[in-house]
Amino acid sequence: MLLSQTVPLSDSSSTADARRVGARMAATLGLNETKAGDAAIVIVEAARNAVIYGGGGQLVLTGTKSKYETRMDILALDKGPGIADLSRALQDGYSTGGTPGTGLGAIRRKADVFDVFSNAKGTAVFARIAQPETSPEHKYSMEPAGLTVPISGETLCGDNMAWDLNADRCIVLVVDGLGHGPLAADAANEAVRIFQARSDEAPGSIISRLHDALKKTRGAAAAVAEIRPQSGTLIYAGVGNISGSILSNTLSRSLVSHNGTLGHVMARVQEFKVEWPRDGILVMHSDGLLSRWDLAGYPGILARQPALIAGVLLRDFRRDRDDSSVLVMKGASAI
Ligand SMILES: [Mn+2]
Repeated sequence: MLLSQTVPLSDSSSTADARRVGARMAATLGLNETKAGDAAIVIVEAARNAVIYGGGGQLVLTGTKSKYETRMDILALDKGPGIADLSRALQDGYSTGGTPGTGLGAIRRKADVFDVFSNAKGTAVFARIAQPETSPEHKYSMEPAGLTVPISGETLCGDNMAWDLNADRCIVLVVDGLGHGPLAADAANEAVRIFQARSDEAPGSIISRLHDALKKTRGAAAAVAEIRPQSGTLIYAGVGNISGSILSNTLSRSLVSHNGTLGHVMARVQEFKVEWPRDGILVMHSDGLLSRWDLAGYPGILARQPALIAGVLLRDFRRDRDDSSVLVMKGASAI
């Protein structure tokens, strides 16, 4: 399950909002003093940059916890003119905005993972604050990242997602509770709970269990994808309006879900098995993202961090009138 917070960035007062929301999430996640301090610096610098150079935008904070690592993913998204000279902007002390110019350089220094994508459509800055937990030497085979953003006016998001990773298998869930608000969030949270208890099972089996478990809720659309990178296979099962697709440098392929609403009406569960290319990128999202998104106007973005790709998709292809969620995953060796 993700912790997710979005802060609109409009003027200099937004920086204080962002800092406060970030401090609360750091406390909830249990980040230590050093990591929480790093997060605060990154959040303030990223928010300030988006306001000064990007004309405003939004800050999306995503918290995840596993037995290996606690993470706060920080994304600052603006639709400004873009950064003309990125390598220069990354140098400490360089600024075009009449400020000390510590922004991007400071963010990169404090972050455990840093990435930035800037073109004429805007700038997306990604920084991850990562706190190792019990087993810091653990290496994931796949690298998932995701974000959920509620419809404006709601604090709870009716979309959610979860994943379970080990050395040779990765399984992910994206769920969209019917409608929005607290009852949609209840349905989505219940789906996440069942998924987490049953993540060792096959996608079709998990979908069937969700159908039974969600009868007492409002219902949901959901899809589950299981990737075995060594054997190069992906198994997918879904019911309702969750989109899934595989991108690579050579292909783009849609994954199939059946119609229905889990918990209410489901024609049948069917698993689809397809090839998972070594350089594959899995993109899954709710109907809070336009189905006709296209990254052709974003040269080089497929080589970037999954969280950055998810952030740009959300920024540029979001439908305003619904909760939105985007999950992007690639092989850890492809990053
Ligand atoms: Mn929806």
